[in-house]
Amino acid sequence: MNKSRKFHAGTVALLGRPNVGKSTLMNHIIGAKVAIVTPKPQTTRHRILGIFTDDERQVVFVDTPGIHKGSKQLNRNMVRVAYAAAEEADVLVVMQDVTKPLDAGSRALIERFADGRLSQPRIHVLNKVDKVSKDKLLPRLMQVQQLDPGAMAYVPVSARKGVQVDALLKEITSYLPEQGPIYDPDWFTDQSQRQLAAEYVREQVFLSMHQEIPFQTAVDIERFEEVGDGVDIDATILVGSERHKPMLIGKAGERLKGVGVRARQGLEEILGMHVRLNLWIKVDADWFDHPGKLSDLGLGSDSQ
Ligand SMILES: Nc1nc2c(ncn2[C@@H]2O[C@H](COP(=O)(O)OP(=O)(O)OP(=O)(O)O)[C@@H](O)[C@H]2O)c(=O)[nH]1
Ligand SMILES: [Mg+2]
Repeated sequence: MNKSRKFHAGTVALLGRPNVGKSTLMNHIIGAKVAIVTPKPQTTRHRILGIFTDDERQVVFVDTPGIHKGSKQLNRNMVRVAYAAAEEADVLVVMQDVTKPLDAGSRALIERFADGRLSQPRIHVLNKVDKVSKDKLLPRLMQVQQLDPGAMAYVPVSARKGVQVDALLKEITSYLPEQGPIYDPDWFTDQSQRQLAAEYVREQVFLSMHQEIPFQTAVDIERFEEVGDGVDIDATILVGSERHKPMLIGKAGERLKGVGVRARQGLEEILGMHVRLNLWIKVDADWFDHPGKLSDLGLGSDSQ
């Protein structure tokens, strides 16, 4: 720890509509795939900590599920988890995707954070600037300033390319309380290896399936056992309908095999050990609307 400068530490909730790039930003800052990322909305389903520590600060990012409307219990729980994270954080980062118009839902979300119910400093992040020209960005910045004039800053970034991310980190740090680290400086996430395994498998399912299928898919780790120089993992993929099962398996089992190979490669990288991954599929028509099953999967409304 640098003795000449004061240390700052605190929590930062990453908030926004689905698919704006919250998890991408957190992963970029942490330098590891702590939270899975896909082009599909509603990828993140629970609260995930990404801990960044250097000589001057510890920034504890709280990645949250995208705030959206949805009728199932899973959707309601996801939104509740996001708002609960906002209430507890020291700083709120409210993200949006500048490649998409600021629609009614996005405006309502900004207004909700601007309405004074939550008093923590807010920073608006306008993400994906690598995809828009400057002349499009300026009017957008002004629009957001008008919707929330009380925010501390409005920062255009590209989470994917790392543009302006250091400036954002500096801005965030300036609002963190002066205190020592909250977590062990060697930690970079609160997720267990078992949770990472479930998420890495789910990421590959999301990337290889289309339409409504991913949203009705969950992954349950039945066995996670360290053996010799590696780990044996048995994972069950829950699908919402009998008809999804052959689609996930694919012709001659090719799709499921691909899911397994890519998830295993990603896991070997982040866990730093040899992984043997066995995948099973189970049909469960209502896991996403069943409070008990959601809790068992770590997706209850009060899941941490
Ligand atoms: N071009 C571009 N794409 C980005 C950027 N940041 C994120 N993306 C892409 O946007 C998509 C969504 O990214 P995520 O990080 O999963 O978004 P999220 O906000 O966590 O989404 P949910 O978990 O569903 O709420 C992915 O395809 C990312 O690669 C960026 O700066 N530029
Ligand atoms: Mg996410």
